[in-house]
Amino acid sequence: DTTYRLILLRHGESQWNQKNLFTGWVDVDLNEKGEKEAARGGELLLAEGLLPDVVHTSLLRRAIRTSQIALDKADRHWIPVRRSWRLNERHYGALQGKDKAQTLAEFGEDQFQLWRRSYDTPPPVLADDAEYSQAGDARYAEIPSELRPATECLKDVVERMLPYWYDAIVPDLAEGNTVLVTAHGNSLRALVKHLDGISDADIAGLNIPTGIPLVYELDADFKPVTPGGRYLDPEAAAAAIEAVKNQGKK
Ligand code: DG2
Repeated sequence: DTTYRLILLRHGESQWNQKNLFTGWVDVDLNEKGEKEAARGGELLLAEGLLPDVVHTSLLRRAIRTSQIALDKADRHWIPVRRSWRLNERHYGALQGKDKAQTLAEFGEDQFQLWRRSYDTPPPVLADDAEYSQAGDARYAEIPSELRPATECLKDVVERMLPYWYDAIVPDLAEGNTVLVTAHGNSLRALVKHLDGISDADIAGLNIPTGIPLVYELDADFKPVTPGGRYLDPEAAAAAIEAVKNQGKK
């Protein structure tokens, strides 16, 4: 039986999604298509009567703006907001700012897949003085230096995301709120892996489309009533999932 309701939303298409660049913690904005996707995401929520009572986002502009655009469309622009670096996209290390197609061509399919979708192989670290490093960024000053990433694999993301799930999101759900989490391809893959109990191997095949709300009804143990949840626009989601999978192969 459904006890709690959780809505996951990957941000709309970003400028670097469009350019096919590894983004990670680089704070790029939505493009026009992404803004439209966010608006449609909000319209889908409104049409289904899925009205969030509270929203959690990463500290990155593409997720923050997506939540604002979507909530505005759903007339829920006024709800409480919480943000955490723990919902940030996976730090993509030295790949941040690199072209996905070029990286695939340069390093080959196996290495590319290992970096992009293996559970426990992180890309090389990004130097603090590199162009796309977030080393001096004030918004991350609160993170103890031993926790501040310079690269991450999905396993690292699961480990830094789960404390936020238990300490911030679960308590909001437990109060009976419909909770919206607006985040990223890989930080949401980490959360879905946890919710659905997906194995380290199988999570490689799971991709999350931009801008389409994914609704989880949860039971009293915060486990999905229906594994995998439900996309509000399943056809669009299926097509977009294929596109994410094939990024790099232009
Ligand atoms: C993408 C995901 O993150 O890339 O960092 O490039 O969700 O913030 O656009 P997002 C990035 P892939 O792991 O799918 O290549």
